[in-house]
Amino acid sequence: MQAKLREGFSYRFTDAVVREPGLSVVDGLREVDKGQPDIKRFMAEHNAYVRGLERAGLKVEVLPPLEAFPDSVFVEDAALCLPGGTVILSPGAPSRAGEAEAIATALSGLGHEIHHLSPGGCVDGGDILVTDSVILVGLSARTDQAGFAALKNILGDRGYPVQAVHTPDNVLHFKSDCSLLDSETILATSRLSGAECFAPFRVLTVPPGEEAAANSVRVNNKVLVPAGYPATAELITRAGYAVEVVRADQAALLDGGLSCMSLRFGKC
Ligand code: CIR
Repeated sequence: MQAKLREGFSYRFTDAVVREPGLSVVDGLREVDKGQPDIKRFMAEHNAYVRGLERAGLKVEVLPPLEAFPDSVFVEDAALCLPGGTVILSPGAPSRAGEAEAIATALSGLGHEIHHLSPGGCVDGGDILVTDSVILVGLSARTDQAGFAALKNILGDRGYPVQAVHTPDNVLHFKSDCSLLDSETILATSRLSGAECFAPFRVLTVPPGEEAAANSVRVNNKVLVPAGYPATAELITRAGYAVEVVRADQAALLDGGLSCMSLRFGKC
């Protein structure tokens, strides 16, 4: 893997990979029971999400459902796609470990150069915030020190600065609470906005009560923002970005957000 860190590589993409939710998605993991997902609505929201990615300029490859892995619609947790190569991650939830092999097969079939972590630790993609200047990795219930070390081993030698950061208690993933808006700007909840790792960045703080909107996703000239968080959509719009609102209520019942349902990357 050879890093090519051109400006904007962390939010300018040509392609995305998603996985269609299986019927088993209703059995997906969740920290708190907020109600059972509705499979028809899940499928409809997933379709609308794919259309949103396409409107942002991406060619989207839709992988077939994996019924054996209820959470496999959240493809972001099993791989990290970067210019020059893709790292297959090691999802921290035991029921999700097998997703790594499945995504490796799919991405290899799409021509990605595949790199594997040395075994022993775990890392979820939801804990990895890629910016143009540094890759922040949140240590969490799903990402441990050994996983971070294995990832740093692959990326550090190839020109990607990598930094371990703290994920707040009771937050599933680091990116549940933040997202990248551009090379200099991060969107974050108030519990994260003062984090030392954000010191070099301008931070837009999500209004109180709209914390779930911190998991938005910048794709080319658009920022996809989850439906139901108007104050955050307005904040981002006023800051000069083009917002597209996308409904992801069913994924949210399983602690999923907009970033975790796709792998986004640029084909040179
Ligand atoms: C899980 O607990 O693993 C899934 N139900 C949700 C994963 C969401 N992924 C993400 O935020 N990156």
